[in-house]
Amino acid sequence: MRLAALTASVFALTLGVATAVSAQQHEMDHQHSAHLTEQTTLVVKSAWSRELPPSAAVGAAFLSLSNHTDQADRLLSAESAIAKVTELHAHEHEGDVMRMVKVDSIEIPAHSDLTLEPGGYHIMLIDLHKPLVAGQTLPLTLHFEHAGQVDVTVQIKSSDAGTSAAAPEMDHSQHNQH
Ligand SMILES: [Cu+2]
Repeated sequence: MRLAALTASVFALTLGVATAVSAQQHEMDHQHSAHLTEQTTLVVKSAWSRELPPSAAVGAAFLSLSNHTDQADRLLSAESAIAKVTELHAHEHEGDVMRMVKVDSIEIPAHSDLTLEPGGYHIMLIDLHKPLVAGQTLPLTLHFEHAGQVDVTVQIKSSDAGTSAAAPEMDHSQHNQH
């Protein structure tokens, strides 16, 4: 019984501290409310793919994920009008060889960033209906466990534009259209 009473008083003490902290936090939140609103979601950025010869049947899409929420989220699946089948893939070492493996989901831990990039996680576009042409875009729909459906526009970069996913907007291949 004494232990139960002690536990109860420790709990009460903890609650008291938590209330004080949350009151203080609330004041801070109020000052930065606009900023916090956009920081409490899962953000998808810099979605890109690489141009391929018209004969290519399979392409890949890469992007950056930022989970600003307090819980881990998982990318469960993706689909695109440009491909018959869309799969989530990872690369794994098999001896000295890297090979692609299909994965059921890709986890983004709470308050973490995850980049899908060449040699790592990627979204495989299988049985392409149209060629991937530099300067064009392709539609991609992502399904997350918590964030739900997120539609993104994937920029197709020229194959000699490097592999940096940081600034697809800087791709100058679009000047070719003039
Ligand atoms: Cu793959």
